[in-house]
Amino acid sequence: MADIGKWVEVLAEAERRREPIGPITEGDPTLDLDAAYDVQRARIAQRLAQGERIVGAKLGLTSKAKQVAMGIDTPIFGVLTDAMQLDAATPLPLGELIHPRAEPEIAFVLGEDLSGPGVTAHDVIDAASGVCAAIEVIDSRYVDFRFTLADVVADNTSAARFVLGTTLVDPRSVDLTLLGVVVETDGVVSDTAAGAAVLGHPATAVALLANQMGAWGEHLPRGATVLSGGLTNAVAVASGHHLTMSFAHLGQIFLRSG
Ligand code: 0L1
Ligand code: MG
Repeated sequence: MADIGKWVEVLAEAERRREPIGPITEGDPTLDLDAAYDVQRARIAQRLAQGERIVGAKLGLTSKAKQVAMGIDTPIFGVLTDAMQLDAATPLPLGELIHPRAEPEIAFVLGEDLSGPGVTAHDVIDAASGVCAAIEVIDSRYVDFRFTLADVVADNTSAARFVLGTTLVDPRSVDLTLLGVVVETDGVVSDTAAGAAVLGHPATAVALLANQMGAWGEHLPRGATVLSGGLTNAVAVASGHHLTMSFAHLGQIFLRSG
C-alpha cells in the first residue's frame, strides 16, 4: 500500500526547493488512482494547516490538445487555494516555480451548491453566477512534466497559480461552445481554440467534477471558482515573456513573468 504521508512530503519538498522529482509510480507501483487522490487530499490538508483556504477546484486534461500533448486521455480533478490566485497586475513569480506553463481556461463561478450524482451541464449553467476568462499556470513537480495519471493526480494536477479575468458573463447569454480564444506570446499567436474543445462544452467538465465529488461524498459549494480545463496546449513561460490570452465575450488577460 502506498505511503501517503511520504509522497505528500516528497511533493511538498520538490515544490519548496524547486527541484522536480521522477515519477512516484516508477519507485512505487502501489500508487494507484485512489491512493493518488489520497495524496492530493493530504497535501491540500497540509496547505490548509499552513493557513491557505480552498477557493475552488480545477479540471485537467479535458481537451484533446492537452490529452495528446500529455499522453493521458482521462480528465482529472484538483483543488485551488487562495495562495494560488494571482492578481492580473502581479508578475508571475518565476523564482517560486520550477518550469511553469500557462493555458487559457473558462472559469465558472458558482452561485449555488452543486451536488452530484446526476448533475448535468444544464445544472452547471443554472448554478453559475457567471463565467470568466482564466489563465491557469501549471508547474509539474515532476522532471520534464513526465508522469502517469496517478502521478499527476497526486501532484494536484500540476496546479500552481491562476489568474481570473474581471468580466463575469452570464453563461446563458453566450454560446460557450463557440467562445473563441487566441493565445499570444510576445505578440506572436501560438494557439487558438473554442470552448467546445473542453469535452464538447465546458459545463460538461464542471458536471463531471460535481458528480465525481458526489461519489466522494463531497460537493462544489456556492462561491467556488472552477477552472474547466485548458482549451489549448499549455505554453512555457520564461523570463521576460508577455502572454496575452484574448477571449470572445470575456475579454483579455495578460500575464508577465517576473
Ligand atoms: O490543468 C491541466 O490540464 C494540468 C493537467 C496535468 C497535466 C499537465 O501538467 O499538463
Ligand atoms: Mg489547466
